[in-house]
Order: sequence, then C-alpha cells, then structure tokens
Amino acid sequence: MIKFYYSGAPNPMKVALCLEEMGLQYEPIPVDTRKGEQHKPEYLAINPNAKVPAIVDGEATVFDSNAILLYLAEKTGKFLPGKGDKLRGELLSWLMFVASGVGPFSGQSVHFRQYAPEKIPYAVNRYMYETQRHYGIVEARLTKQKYMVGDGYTIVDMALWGWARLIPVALGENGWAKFPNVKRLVDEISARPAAQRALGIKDKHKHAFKTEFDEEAKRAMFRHLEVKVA
Ligand SMILES: N[C@@H](CCC(=O)N[C@@H](CS)C(=O)NCC(=O)O)C(=O)O
Repeated sequence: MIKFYYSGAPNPMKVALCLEEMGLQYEPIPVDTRKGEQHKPEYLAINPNAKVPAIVDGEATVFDSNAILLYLAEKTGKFLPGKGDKLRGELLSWLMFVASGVGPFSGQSVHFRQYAPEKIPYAVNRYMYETQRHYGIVEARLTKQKYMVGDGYTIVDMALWGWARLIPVALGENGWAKFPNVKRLVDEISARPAAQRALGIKDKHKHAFKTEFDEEAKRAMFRHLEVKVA
C-alpha cells in the first residue's frame, strides 16, 4: 500500500485527488507542518526538502507534488497520453509550467499578502502580478479547450486544481473575475467524487492538524525569520 505523507495544503491535495482518481490504495500519514513535523529526521529521510507531499510506494520514494503525479500516472497508465503520443510533450510542458510557475508564484502571493510581518508593496505587487500573469496564460488556453492537454482530463488539470481552487486567497476576493474558464474547470473538478474524497481525508481518518498560526508554526514554516542571510 502506498504511504501518502500529507497535510490539507494545496500541493498535498493535488496528490490526494490523483490517488483518488486512480483508485489506488493508500495510507494517509499526517505531517503537521505547523508543529514542525516536516523537519523530523524520519521525515527528512523521505523528503529532504522538508515539505509535503511525499509518497513511499514499496521501494520507491517520491517527493514534490508534480513528480508524484507523473510517477502515479506512469505507474497506472491513467490520465496521461501514451508514450510516443505528441501530447505527451505538451503534458510535460504544462505540468512543469504549473510546478514552476503557478504553484510558487501563488504561494509567494499568499505569503506576502497574508503572512509577511511587514507589508511590502513591491513584493505584493510582483507576486500578485506574476500569479495573475500565469493564470492569464491558463485562462487563454481554457478559453479554447475544455482541459489543459488534449481533449481529456489529465494530471495537469489535477495539478492546476491544487492551487487554482485557492485563487481568491492568492489574489483577493475578486480573484476569479478575470478567469471564468479557470473557474469552470476548478468547479468541474471540485464536483467530482474523487475531489470530495481527497478533501475529506483528514476527517475520514480523524487526523487533527494544528489550526493556530502561532510562534511555533512560524518557527517551523518561516525559518528565515530567525536565520539572517542578507
Ligand atoms: N515543490 C514542492 C513544494 C511543496 C510545498 O511547498 N509544500 C508546502 C505545503 S503546500 C509545505 O510543506 N509547507 C511547509 C513548510 O514550508 O514548512 C511540491 O510541489 O511538492
């Protein structure tokens, strides 16, 4: 059985969706990042980057959410074009675009809008601008086609869903206004039974994650507050 190290955050949730969509058997193992569990030596042996998600599948250990999606898609042969299909290259491009653009810029936008101890207008504007720019590219694509790659639902749509369902957190309450087609896809995926099950893992398994964002959580997640490198 696949061991799935997770929390309810965007990157683990895309993997939860993928595991559910593929009908794979898995054991969810909570990693409470607000308590600093991502820094425990036993977890670092699985993911040296001290982040969730990660999976252990027999002999294989895989971390980084989009790498896990690709690993699971190759393992099952589901939700990706076949080897040699021209869409396979397209899928890789868009998967990496979500991994290196949509995710990190959305995350930094949330950070500087909500968590940074000082409001830095330059940083807020840069990350909101870049987040909007990335979603603008996705919106243009989804204006022309129903899903991100080809004419079927793939792991790229799952990767996108992880972050895009939180657009209002990254861009403010009017965040959806410019992205009706992104919203259309997010709503379609959120209504799928697999998405409902993914979002319900914590409750189903009675995993209680810390909700307070107190000093312990800041120390665990924002280590730069204590270590000055500049
Ligand atoms: N590139 C990684 C990023 C993982 C990541 O940033 N995970 C967040 C949750 S969405 C996390 O573990 N945060 C805890 C921390 O930063 O200490 C991936 O896609 O899996």
